[in-house]
Amino acid sequence: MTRHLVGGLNIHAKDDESIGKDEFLNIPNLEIDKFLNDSGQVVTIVDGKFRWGGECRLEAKIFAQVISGGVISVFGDILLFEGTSESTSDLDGRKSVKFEVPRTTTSNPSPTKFFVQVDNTDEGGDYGQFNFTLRNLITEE
Ligand SMILES: [Ca+2]
Ligand SMILES: [Ca+2]
Ligand SMILES: [Ca+2]
Repeated sequence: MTRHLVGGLNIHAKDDESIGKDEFLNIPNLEIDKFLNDSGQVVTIVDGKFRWGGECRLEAKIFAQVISGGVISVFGDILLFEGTSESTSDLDGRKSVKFEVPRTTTSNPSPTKFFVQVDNTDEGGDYGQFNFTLRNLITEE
């Protein structure tokens, strides 16, 4: 049976500035809409680089896979770079993502929400916040 993973991702991030105003990145709704078979196929649901503030970049690689009982496992990594430009290779923070999206049914209609924050653990107060809202639907034959 094929599952349909559908919903969105909201990204909010801060570039902390010691002089002047902090700079923010806001991506209100990055659409996620993927079909997954139940043979364990791994599908990429987010693969993006998000640059802002002149010296910050978030890189997100997130995958999904159907596990037993039609549950969808979502997993991946988010990296935070901060340096002399938005293309810097100075990796200052990293966070793993792992959560499950149970089947969305009439008795369980609410979407699964998951929040993760990656902080600049090397210097400053930069961060990236990711808010997932996902439904795990059955596909009509
Ligand atoms: Ca800064
Ligand atoms: Ca800046
Ligand atoms: Ca840095």
